[in-house]
Amino acid sequence: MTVSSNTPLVGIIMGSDSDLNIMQDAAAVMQEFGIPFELTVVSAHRTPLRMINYAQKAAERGIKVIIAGAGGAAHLPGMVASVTSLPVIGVPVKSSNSIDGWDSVLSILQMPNGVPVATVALNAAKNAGLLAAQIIGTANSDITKKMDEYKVKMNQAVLDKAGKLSS
Ligand code: RP5
Repeated sequence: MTVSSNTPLVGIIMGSDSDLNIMQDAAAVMQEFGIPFELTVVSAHRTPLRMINYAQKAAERGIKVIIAGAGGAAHLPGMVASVTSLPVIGVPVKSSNSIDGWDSVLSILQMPNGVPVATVALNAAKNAGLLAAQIIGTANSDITKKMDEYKVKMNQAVLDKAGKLSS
């Protein structure tokens, strides 16, 4: 299972295809903002050499941000971060045999000093996508403009709902 557009700027990887139903939310944000991305399975435990190769080659292929989602003993984001200087956003995925998702959250969140992973909330691949878009936006004013519009729309949607509640 691999999806790729020309010269992807964001790499979305996940430990298993069973993570796809969560991780596709990050891909949807890339599509919404018109950011070229790739999406594939890279497992820290089942395909460790592929993981190292992916992380080491990502920057030279033009990737600017990596979003890595995994569940359980979720070592993928941290191990990827250990071998690339690109920013890595970690998505803790609540896998089917999880300890309420805490296993995934703590595996990704509790990184040692020197190797940061920007960890989003459990299953929050949408926020990972938005954070990646904001990072890409630091060097792309079109993306920043779209993000500004996104926030205006979100603000207005809440005001509209609040208006309906008060009337
Ligand atoms: C992790 O183990 C994956 O990221 C997934 O969340 C979890 C379960 O994987 P499968 O057994 O469903 O392939 O590596």
